[in-house]
Amino acid sequence: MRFIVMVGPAGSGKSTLTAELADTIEGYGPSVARVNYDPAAEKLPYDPEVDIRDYVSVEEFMERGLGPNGALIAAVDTSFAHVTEIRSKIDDINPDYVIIDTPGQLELFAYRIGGPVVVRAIIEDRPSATVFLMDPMFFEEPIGMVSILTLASSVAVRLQLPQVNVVSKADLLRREVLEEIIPRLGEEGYLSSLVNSMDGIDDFTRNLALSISEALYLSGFIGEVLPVSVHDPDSLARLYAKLQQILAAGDDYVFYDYVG
Ligand SMILES: Nc1nc2c(ncn2[C@@H]2O[C@H](COP(=O)(O)OP(=O)(O)OP(=O)(O)O)[C@@H](O)[C@H]2O)c(=O)[nH]1
Ligand SMILES: [Mg+2]
Repeated sequence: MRFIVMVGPAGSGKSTLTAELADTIEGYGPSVARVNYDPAAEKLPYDPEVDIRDYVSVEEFMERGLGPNGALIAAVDTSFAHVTEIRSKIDDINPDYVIIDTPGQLELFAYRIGGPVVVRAIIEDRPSATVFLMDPMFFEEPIGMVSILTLASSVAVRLQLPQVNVVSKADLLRREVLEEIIPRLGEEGYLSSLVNSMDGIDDFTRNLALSISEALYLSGFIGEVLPVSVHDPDSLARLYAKLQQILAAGDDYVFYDYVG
């Protein structure tokens, strides 16, 4: 059994990609279980085999006086009490792949410990990878790219799993960004050169963005940034291939191409 954890900002396309990637994988033969880990999800584009809403309720926490964000965090934290049940349900299904769809409240996975703790408890030490989704709008300007890749790295240090960084909704990207910018992001000095070419930012911001860009490169974090559109079956197949490569290698997979 192999685990894929979908993480990304609100509306970045996690649930849609969960549905489409599951269908893609099943199209090649392996079985997939879809796990909804978003307690606040109202409508899902797939029928989850396992659903956190069966175990915890955001409304219950709101009735006790929490606001919607606090209630969501409390619901995910509380779900830890049900992790054994959730894990046995997945074990009973025993699929080849498990895709875990998470809430858009990214702080759960980027900053707080609750999200990573429940995910770790579910996957245990089985082969796992994170898919981090980045909206195309972040790739319209260099500061957006630095900002979203920094967030991506924050998720990587929190979850501590190999991570595929995906530009979601790639059908909405401008051709130049898709063909000329994204493929070069992993090259030495490329992101920094984009930051340097920006007009209208102050020296402090430019220096900060340059330092982050260099750190992202030197740590080997940027690597390959994969554009994926649910309207492009080839891009879904490429994502599946990348995940297979990572998940088959297990602990031996060298994801980060450390340069520094
Ligand atoms: N054009 C385009 N739209 C997409 C794609 N993937 C998702 N969307 C749209 O993006 C919107 C948000 O998708 P969701 O899958 O709900 O995103 P999410 O990350 O699960 O959102 P939250 O759970 O609210 O954080 C929906 O309107 C989708 O139809 C894509 O590849 N291309
Ligand atoms: Mg969703």
